[in-house]
Amino acid sequence: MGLFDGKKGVVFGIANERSIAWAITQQLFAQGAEIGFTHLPDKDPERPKNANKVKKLVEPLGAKFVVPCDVQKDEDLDAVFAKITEQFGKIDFVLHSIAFAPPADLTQEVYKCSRAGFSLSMDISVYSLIAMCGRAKAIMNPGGSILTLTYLGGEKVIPGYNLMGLCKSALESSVEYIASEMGADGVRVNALSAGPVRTISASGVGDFKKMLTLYETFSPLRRNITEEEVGKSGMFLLSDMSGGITGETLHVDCGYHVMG
Ligand code: 0WD
Repeated sequence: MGLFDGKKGVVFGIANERSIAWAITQQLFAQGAEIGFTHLPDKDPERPKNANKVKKLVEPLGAKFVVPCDVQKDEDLDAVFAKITEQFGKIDFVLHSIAFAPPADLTQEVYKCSRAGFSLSMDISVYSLIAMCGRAKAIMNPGGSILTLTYLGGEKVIPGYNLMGLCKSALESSVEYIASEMGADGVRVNALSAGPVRTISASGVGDFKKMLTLYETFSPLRRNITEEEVGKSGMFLLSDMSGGITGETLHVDCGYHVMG
């Protein structure tokens, strides 16, 4: 008996085997979930690198579908939700594990970021959650759960996190507002605030290596989190085990957030 037997949902944000979404996906599959996936569209359809990377991971585990989706495009989101509805009818969970900021804007002081870079970052990293929730509302079963990924840099100033810190503040605020709105349907919305994990996105954050050392030295558990720990906590927040939790940002960071 798995926690997700009979449960269906969609995962946005696997780029490769290091992605946090992949760590959570493995736990969901282990608990019996039926899952559809999206990947960042490939620029050259003749060389579908993104599609192949995601398919290679999820198809052996029984993915129900793998489709492209650029979250900046309403038509892509509409097509994905049409696919979800056709495949599953109603769903029980949505995992949003997506963020992006142009390197030129992300690696500068916040006051130097461009208008275009700010809009793009907010669009991909924040509005995408709002857009998904709006589309998911009609097809979520009562008891359903929506989860996004955030970082402590949205609550406190973390050197090097810069523009993405602003995005994560807005994302966490979106989680609270949407949780209050969708709670009437019995749907929960939460954020998992992960400690640093080596992924492609993380490589764009300046001082990332310093972050790992900082957590190892100063977090209460004196180490960095493992991908498996993030995977299990993510699965927990998407499962009925977290039934009373909504509008929450849960820190999965070896306790680092309590340190002054
Ligand atoms: O230390 C870390 N890695 C932490 C990550 C600590 C705490 C939080 N997070 C967050 C990130 O900010 C993000 O919200 O976790 C989430 C997932 O990030 P990740 O697993 O670290 O990164 P990655 O494996 O790169 O997945 C993010 C993916 C993109 O990957 P690439 O590397 O290709 O940019 O987001 C997707 C894409 O697959 N993505 C998009 N998907 C659809 N449309 C778009 C887009 N426009 N842009 C990026």
